[in-house]
Amino acid sequence: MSQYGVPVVFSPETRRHHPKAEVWVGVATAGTEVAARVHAIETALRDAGHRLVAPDRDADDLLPLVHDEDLLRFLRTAYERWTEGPYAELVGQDRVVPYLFPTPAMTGGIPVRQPVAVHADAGRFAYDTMTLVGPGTWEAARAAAGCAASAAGLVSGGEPLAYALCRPPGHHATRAGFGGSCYLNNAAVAAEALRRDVAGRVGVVDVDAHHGNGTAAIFYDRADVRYGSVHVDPGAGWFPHLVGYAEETGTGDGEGATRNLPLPPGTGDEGWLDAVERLAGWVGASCDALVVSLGVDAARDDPESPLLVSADGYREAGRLLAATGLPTVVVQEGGYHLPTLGPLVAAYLAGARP
Ligand code: SP5
Ligand code: ZN
Repeated sequence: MSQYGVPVVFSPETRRHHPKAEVWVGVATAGTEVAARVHAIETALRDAGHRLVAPDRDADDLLPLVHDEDLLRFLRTAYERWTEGPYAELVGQDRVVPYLFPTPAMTGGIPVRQPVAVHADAGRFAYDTMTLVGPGTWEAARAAAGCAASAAGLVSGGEPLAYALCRPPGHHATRAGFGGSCYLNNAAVAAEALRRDVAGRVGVVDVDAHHGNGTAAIFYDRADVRYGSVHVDPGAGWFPHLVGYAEETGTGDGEGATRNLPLPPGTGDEGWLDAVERLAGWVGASCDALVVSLGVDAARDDPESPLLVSADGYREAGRLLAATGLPTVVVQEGGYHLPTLGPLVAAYLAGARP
């Protein structure tokens, strides 16, 4: 069995982030992106005979290619700034939560200052109220990015396929902002690493149930990284609501290098695999290396999406993307049903392994 094993890059540091709550429509609901996800995946992949390896590098050199320095500084320092404030005693809040958002609706075109209060500063970077920053958030997010960079290193060193057990996930993190349970964009880190170390064009195929608006935006004007995504139609009322539509095809040099395939709620294996096959054909014909944003929240049992994909569907998606023949880094994104999370990831890798 182990001769088939895929290298699984894993760091215990990724467990240090505890979302505690997601503030959704003003209510603190139970956090879904929990540390137990890591254990569920790790256990299933170990049982399936894959090889767990520690990251052999960090992503500190790659993160400035993906994110603005202001966002990186905010994420690195926000929790400490929060603990220096009165929030715990005043209202019992021990996580960084945005309070107002400096959109044009507020500023009306007047040049704005940088707020001193961290609860006001948070809205410059957090674009939703669900993605809180706590004591180990930066350390976990930084470790996840290191897992992505290390998996890319394995692939540029000759492994045909490597999997990064990234957590927290990354595909909703934009160049300048965070949200959707994501802080640092691990898939974009892997894509930049492959761009640097494997010459040519990189494809990112995102099979998470949600559109990866962060990855899409980071590469929207670039021809050297293609982004293709299959996801539940944001026009049917699903996160990220504002983007992820089929009409978005890239801009400038990146015109034609973005491809969105939104699906109606209730879509199962057939419609989903048809879209995966189209994306695989697209990147297979035009790219030299591949990053897969593997969210398993498109699965039937997942509480966060209305798609109805089976474990066999994920296995077939692995086979379809492996058939591109491209050296591939698989990066973990979403997936929230703890009992099936591990087996779904294992099913994907069973289909994808060389
Ligand atoms: C990486 C990823 O899959 N992020 C998903 C972000 C979408 N979250 C939207 C949440 C909408 C409200 N959910 C209520 C759950 C109550 N805890
Ligand atoms: Zn998702």
